[in-house]
Amino acid sequence: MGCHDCPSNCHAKSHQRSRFWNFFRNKQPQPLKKAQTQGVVALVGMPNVGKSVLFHALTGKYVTVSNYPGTTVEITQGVMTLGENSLAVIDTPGMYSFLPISEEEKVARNLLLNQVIDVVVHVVDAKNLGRMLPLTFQLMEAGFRVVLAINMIDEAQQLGMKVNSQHLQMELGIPVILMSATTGKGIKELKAQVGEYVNKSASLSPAY
Ligand SMILES: Nc1nc2c(ncn2[C@@H]2O[C@H](COP(=O)(O)OP(=O)(O)OP(=O)(O)O)[C@@H](O)[C@H]2O)c(=O)[nH]1
Ligand SMILES: [Mg+2]
Repeated sequence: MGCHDCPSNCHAKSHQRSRFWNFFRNKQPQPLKKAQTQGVVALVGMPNVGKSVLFHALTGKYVTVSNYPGTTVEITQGVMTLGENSLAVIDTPGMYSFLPISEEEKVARNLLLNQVIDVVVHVVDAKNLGRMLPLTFQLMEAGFRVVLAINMIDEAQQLGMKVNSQHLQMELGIPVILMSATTGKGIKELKAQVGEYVNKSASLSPAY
């Protein structure tokens, strides 16, 4: 049984980060910006997997762009509506792992570890799953509620590749969505999954 099926309300527990991850956590959670939202969703993944296209599909046109404090790396934020609720969405710079090499990766990691994040959507390229799933494990190990968004499924299908999302979902114990940010396939399902995760968390109180 996957965590998301678990009847016991253990989200609070799973959200606590291990001592290993706390080692990297050098600041108290600091919101980038104040907004009246009921939760924060971070889009995370390697470069060029479609995070920004997905971000715009989720949030529409009203977005804010600001430099991450102390850096020249730009962070884009927007708001996604989910029924009566609205959630802040953060488009993070591409990262390969939690051991950063570039400034962008460092910002993405710091953002994840130092902000209050309710749900992480790990965006991966359906054509390169093997290369990308290790970061899924790292995100889960770090204690985030993760939804795996397998993007570019249109291209994978054109290449004759098949992804068994149900099997992956069972093995990983997290929601897995097959999607294409450019065609819109799977966006509705992704929003529903994010909403379910946010609703399962303690209560929808303002995150900021
Ligand atoms: N065919 C196809 N192309 C996609 C899809 N999603 C994104 N793309 C394309 O992939 C390229 C990269 O998309 P971005 O959204 O910029 O990727 P990103 O993850 O934000 O990249 P970084 O900001 O560099 O980390 C663009 O040319 C998109 O049009 C998809 O589902 N299908
Ligand atoms: Mg981008």
